[in-house]
Amino acid sequence: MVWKLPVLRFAFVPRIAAAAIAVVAAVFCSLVLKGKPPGLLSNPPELRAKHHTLSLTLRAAIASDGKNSFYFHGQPNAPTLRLFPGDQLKINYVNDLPAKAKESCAITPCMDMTNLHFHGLTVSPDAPQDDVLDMMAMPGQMLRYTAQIPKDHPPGLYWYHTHPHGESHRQVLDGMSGAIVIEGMESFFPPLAGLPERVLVVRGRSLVNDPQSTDLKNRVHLSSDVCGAEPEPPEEVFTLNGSVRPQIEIAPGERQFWRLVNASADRYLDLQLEGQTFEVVAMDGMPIALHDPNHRTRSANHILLPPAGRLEAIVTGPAAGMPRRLISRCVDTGPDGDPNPAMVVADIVPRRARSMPKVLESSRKPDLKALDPAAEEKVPPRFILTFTEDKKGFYINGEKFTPDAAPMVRAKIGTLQHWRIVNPTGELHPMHIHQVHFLAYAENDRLKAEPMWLDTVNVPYGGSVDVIMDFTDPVIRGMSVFHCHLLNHEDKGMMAKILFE
Ligand SMILES: [Cu+2]
Repeated sequence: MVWKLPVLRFAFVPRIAAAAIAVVAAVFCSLVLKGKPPGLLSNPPELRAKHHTLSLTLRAAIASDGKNSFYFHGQPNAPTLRLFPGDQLKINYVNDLPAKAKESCAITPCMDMTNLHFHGLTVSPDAPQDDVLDMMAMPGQMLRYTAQIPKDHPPGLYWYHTHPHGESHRQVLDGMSGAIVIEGMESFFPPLAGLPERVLVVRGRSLVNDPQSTDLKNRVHLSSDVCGAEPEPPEEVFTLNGSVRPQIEIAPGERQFWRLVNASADRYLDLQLEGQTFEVVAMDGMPIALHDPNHRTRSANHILLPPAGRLEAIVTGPAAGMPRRLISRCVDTGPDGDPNPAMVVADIVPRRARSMPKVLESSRKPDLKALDPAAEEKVPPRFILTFTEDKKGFYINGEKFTPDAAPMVRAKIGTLQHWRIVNPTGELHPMHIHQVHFLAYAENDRLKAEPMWLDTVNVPYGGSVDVIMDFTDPVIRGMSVFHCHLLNHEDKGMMAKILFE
């Protein structure tokens, strides 16, 4: 914009003062008029692979609020990592957390050890790739990761977070997480090309010992409705890309592609955009069109996302003059569950003429294998995984995880396997297996109307889920884990090893 400074015409204004006024005006212009108004949501910073490699240094350190944080380029802001199938991800991960931890962990005290897990990526579970068992950095140490994204990796939204057994809950609740995008979703659903794209990282913010907790609760309209029998008061509010209840700009009738990860440590999202529906393109990174080319999207009024779950969907801007909100509905987590009340996640506001990143069209469509799980669905389960808990801890098939445990189960590479996950406890548990997607096709012994390929599935309390594990990928070889993704439960033992051989 042009600023007229008539004052400069007067000879008695010293040149130095005129220069100062001009500088102040320019700074005012750039900060206030061109800058983003406070409260408006923007995407996290992003990094793209160059020459088929994405290299970065990520630091674990304490942020100014005293919480554990990922630092990139000196800022406590985890970047979105964007790669194509066939690319290489190289991360030097430096543990600059204090040797003497100031926070508490599920298994106290925290030792401030840390590592990385690339949630959902089909990469090797062996070092230096997605290995959470042998790769661990104590304060002052560094880990060097090199993960090779297979050429036939499905496109979609994935995420990275820390995974030290006993300290995962603390670190992920503090916000040690970021998004990963494997490019090419539009090759499975071409109408995506050119749509404005948002990357949305939902985390939990603890209200415990927070002097602002009353303000925060009011701000998100935290519901006092009891939707389960959970006795405790709410302990967390959701944040979106680090902000409590930001504003999301979308013009009336505009279609945007939202890629959202539930990066909270242990809270469920039941997402709803008031008055609108989600046109779901992918769940847990897996394009629906990949396995169901005849029904490339699904329409839903609301979507339950367990911790670690991802939703990729087209949303349409509400009509002008309609105040709309992105909310999370109340989730009944069971009589022994944690409170998961309804709250406002963000407000939807009309978009002004601000540019947004767009879904780019790529020429590469990975040649993905077709799977036929139908025969395996009819055989009895080859493995039954039962979650239990008592006052002393959390268990899978009666066993509490220890780092030196033998594998609980072995999987033959090249097979599809029917597993049943049983939850006789009084609360929900989301089951996640590293590196593998599975088809969740039955719940409580009933076939699902819309089976989904997932890497994290909610298991109802007093119920069960039947899945077909995809162990066909040859890069998934070695020792790995499966666990409850309520990370407090994982820290307290609800994890076990699997050997892919
Ligand atoms: Cu659990």
